[in-house]
Amino acid sequence: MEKELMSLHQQAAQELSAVNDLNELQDAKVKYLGKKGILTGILRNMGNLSKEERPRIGQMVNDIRIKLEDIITGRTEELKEKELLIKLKSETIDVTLPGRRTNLGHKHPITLTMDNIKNTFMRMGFTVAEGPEIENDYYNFEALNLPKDHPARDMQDSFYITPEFLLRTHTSPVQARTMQSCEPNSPVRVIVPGKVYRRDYDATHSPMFHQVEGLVVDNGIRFSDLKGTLELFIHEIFGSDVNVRFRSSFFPFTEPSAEVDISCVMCKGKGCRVCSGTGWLEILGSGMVHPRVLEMSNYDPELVSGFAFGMGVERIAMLVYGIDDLRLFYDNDLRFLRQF
Ligand code: 2NL
Repeated sequence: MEKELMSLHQQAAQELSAVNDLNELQDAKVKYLGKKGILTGILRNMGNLSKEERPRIGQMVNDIRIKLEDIITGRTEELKEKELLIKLKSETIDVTLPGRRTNLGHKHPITLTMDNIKNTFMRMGFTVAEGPEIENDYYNFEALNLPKDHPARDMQDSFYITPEFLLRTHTSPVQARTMQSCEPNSPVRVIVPGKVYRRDYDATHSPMFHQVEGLVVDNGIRFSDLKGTLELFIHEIFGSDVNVRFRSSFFPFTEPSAEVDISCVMCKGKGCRVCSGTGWLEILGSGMVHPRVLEMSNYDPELVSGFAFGMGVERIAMLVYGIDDLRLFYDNDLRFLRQF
């Protein structure tokens, strides 16, 4: 019996030292010291022993239990420490790692160019107006003195929704709407940015593109006001060293009309592929508002006069950034867009 107890003690001590975590320790504790444990079982069967044996064996079992409990207490401390360390290690944050950047986008080059154009005119006292992209025949053509046989009115040249409604081919209808919403003959100084639509598609034309148009109407507005305003604008956008040239032209809604050229931004006017050897680049159309256009918006051409202009934003952006194919603006290739 004593030998059995000694080897049981040894076996239990060994098992308790071998456990790897608190769960295993608990299992081993129950196995030997639990209510149905081996050692408890021996104590319970003491009745089978002789009177002389009983105190000695009882004493021995108790000694073993105390020693096992000591081991358990020691191991509990040790394993708790170990598990805490594992937990701490798994929760460690390396504060020296670089942060994860949020992938922020930015404005599209066309929006950037449009903002630049808008801000330049706003600093000169212009307000900004917007209007519908689906227009009726009256505002898109009639109010702008575009005769019934004008080629822009052709089904082949514009996107018609019905014979009456179409996608606007310029932003001018918004200026006509602006004048009509004002007290007749009251001053107007407005620019109109927005999308316009024409049936055209190649390296320099897209069926949808952006325009900024401007309109100034007041007492005594002269061609020199047009020249000064547009010269100032061009020098703000392209730099003060570009030369500006006004070339006589024709638009149905202005008379006289002028196309505005700048000295080529690529070759500084020497002549290159971009300016087709001329040294000049056409960048906007302009003119004094046609008396018929003023009349149709209830303004009296005997009392007031005005000038107007229009430019394609894609064309300006291509020249500012040196881009030779307008379709790059619409491909949404991030390698292209990230450069702005
Ligand atoms: C161009 C030329 C131009 C206008 C637009 C305009 C508007 C009103 C009255 C008179 Cl309400 N004119 N707009 C005038 C001259 C030229 O645009 O080449 N655009 C891309």
